[in-house]
Amino acid sequence: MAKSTTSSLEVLAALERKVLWLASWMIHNANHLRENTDGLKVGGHQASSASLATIMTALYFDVLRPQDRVAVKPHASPIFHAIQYLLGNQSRERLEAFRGYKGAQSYPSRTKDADDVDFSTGSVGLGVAQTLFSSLTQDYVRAHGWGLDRPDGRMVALVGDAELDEGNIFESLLEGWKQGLRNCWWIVDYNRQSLDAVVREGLWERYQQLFANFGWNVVILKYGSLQQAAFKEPGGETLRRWIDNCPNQLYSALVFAGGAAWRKRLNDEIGDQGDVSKLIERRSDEQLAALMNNLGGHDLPSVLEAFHNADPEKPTCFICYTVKGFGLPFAGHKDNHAGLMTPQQMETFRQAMGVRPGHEWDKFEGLTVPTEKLQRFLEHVPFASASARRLTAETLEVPDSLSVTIQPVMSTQTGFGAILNEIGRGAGEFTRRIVTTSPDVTVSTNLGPWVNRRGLFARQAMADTFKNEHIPSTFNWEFSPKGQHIELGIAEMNLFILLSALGLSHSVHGVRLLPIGTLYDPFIARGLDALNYACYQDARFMLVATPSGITLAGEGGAHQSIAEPLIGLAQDGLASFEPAYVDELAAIMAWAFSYIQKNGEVAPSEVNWLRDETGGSVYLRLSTRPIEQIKRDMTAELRQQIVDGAYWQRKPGPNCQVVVAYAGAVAPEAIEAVGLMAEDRRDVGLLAVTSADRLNAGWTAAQRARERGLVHARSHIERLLVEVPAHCGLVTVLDGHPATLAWLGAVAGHRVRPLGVEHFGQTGSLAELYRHYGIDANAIVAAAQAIAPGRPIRHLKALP
Ligand SMILES: Cc1ncc(C[n+]2csc(CCOP(=O)(O)OP(=O)(O)O)c2C)c(N)n1
Ligand SMILES: [Mg+2]
Repeated sequence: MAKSTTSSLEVLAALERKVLWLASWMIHNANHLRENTDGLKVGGHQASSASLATIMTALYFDVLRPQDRVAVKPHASPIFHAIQYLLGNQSRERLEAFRGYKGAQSYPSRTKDADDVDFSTGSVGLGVAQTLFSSLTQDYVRAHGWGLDRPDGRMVALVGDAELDEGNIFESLLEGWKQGLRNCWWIVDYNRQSLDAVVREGLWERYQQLFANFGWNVVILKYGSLQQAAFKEPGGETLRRWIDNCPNQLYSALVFAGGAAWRKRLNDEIGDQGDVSKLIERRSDEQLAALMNNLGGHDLPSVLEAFHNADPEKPTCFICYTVKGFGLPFAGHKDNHAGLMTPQQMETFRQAMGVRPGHEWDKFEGLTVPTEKLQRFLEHVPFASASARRLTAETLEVPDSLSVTIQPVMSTQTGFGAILNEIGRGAGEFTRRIVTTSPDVTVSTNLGPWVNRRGLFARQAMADTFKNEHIPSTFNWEFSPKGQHIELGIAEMNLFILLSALGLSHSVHGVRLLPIGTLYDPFIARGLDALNYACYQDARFMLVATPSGITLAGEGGAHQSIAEPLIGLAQDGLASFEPAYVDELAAIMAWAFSYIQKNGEVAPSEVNWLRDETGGSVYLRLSTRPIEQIKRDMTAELRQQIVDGAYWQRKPGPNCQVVVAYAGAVAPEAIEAVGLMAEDRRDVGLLAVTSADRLNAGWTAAQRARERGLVHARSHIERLLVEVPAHCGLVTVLDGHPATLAWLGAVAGHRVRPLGVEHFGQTGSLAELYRHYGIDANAIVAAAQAIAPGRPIRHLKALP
């Protein structure tokens, strides 16, 4: 790649100034000038932004190409928005509304910002790992022969040095090494400050060794070109040694204190009345401060050279020495993280920047480079040369229904394996675009048959030694570039971030994938923030969680999950299901393959009041419990009801006193309880709930619609419960937190007794555990008796 010329350096330096100004002004405007209607702090990070002004100027205005993708350090968001403003991709109105309603977002957001954010950041650490997995996704896509008409993109993360404390970054590093990562840059903003304080000494050395151990190139940008030149002067070596030995805290303090303080300190410590003293004396206070602040990460020529020379075949970590708050009055001060320039300081800064009052937002105000030259330069910035960086991919055709041989007794987990196995027989595009992944639970979540058919993915083929040695094994463990399963190490964070990367492939790499990830249900909590971020940035995937609840019984009390159904209910962007039967699962999965590809209008359907056209990701909570399957025809109507969230397994009659509503693996207990009660109650109803989440969302939306005047709006659950007499009691039950279904009583005003699991940790047989936690048939009957008293409880099963 061509090196930058002197004249473009001059332009870049001007833009660097402008970017710093605009970012600072944007934050100032939001905090000091814009009307504050609620008395709440607005905030923004002038110091953290300043720290990256040089590096981001170099990247966006010179180094990056349209195919490159960047995760920006969240609190450098104002720099990003300022750059996009200069490139014509961001409006002044949104900058003025920074951190306000529909304004430029506090942290770069794919879904809420309008200026082409590649990856949403904010929860530190996640964006960093996302670039790694996005690079692996790019390699996956290309190895399968897709997207080869576009150039390879570099996946770049701008990383705060304290951000590197986040464990998920290291989990991803290890995975990247295993998967042969290349073409990924992590640029560490090494300002040696976190939010609270100055970081430990010598971290750069640990990073250097660590990254090198994982096969990364490490490039350290410590000294800027002014410093490098000074080191060549007589006495320069002594100055370099002093800099190298200066503790982080002292360096930061002197940066803050300025030229006179530098002079005093340097003279006290290395002033020899000879070469070094002369080196210092040749410089005014201002020049001396400029020299000492001229760290590598603030030196355009050094930064450009380092970036242009990086080897795409290896991942590269750039450790860039920077000053937090560079160029601003609180530069280097340990308390500057949330610090804002005072109006007075801003006024001084404005004058120094040559910005006239009233011209604060003008793009070229106060710059010495002629406007035409700047304009011409901006029109030819390579990064901005593509018409659309955000790509689109075609919607893949998916089957209306999925075939599976249903055994008389079967678990949903076995059903999942069988459905994928059937899909795996196919040779069409639908099958080819499915990519599965699992954090070392491929076999135990029943992905084995699929993997046997489709193989594991690696850029370089690896044979299955057991197979070659003719040792019998159920699983064929062969890796090749055509494989369709990405095997991960145990770290669940990596699963969710990989799903996020795979699930954005259509937009980031222009190739649609249908990603499916499996894990044990309780470990969703382990990667929850990453799951949340995947949804927040609108990644599309299917998450299959199994086993779940206390139903895993003897497999381990510690692995029981309780809260996950509530996560499924509450998580934005994720439609969650807990089917009981395999035919339900097949219906849901067929629907899900299409749902994860949708990207339409937000108008809710008048049938179920769900906004299905917008699409989203899907969470399936499955079970290892074999249950007796129902022989039935899957009619279009039943299929729709399953997808909408519930159907009558047994309709309540006119004399109904009790309805049992259940979700998932406790179906046999619900059926048994209804049978027991039928001995002396008539017309007991049985409601099969396949998705508490979708029922709840439809109900909420229909209520809102009615409140807005659409008086006829009715949700699916309202239509179902309208058939239940008002005096009926409702017993809800699931292997999860009882609140998941407790709200059903509010839909039509029925008394409700929600059963579920609130405590966990006991191992045992299924019958013992269901009895212990109160979700067995007896518990259901007793609950019904308490809220809808019938005759005395004769019908309880004898306890063993
Ligand atoms: C997961 C998470 N925890 C905490 C925070 C709050 N937070 C934002 S920035 C920050 C410190 C960042 O320091 P560093 O990464 O060095 O960035 P700098 O501001 O120095 O550039 C913290 C703790 C966060 N955004 N995300
Ligand atoms: Mg820092």
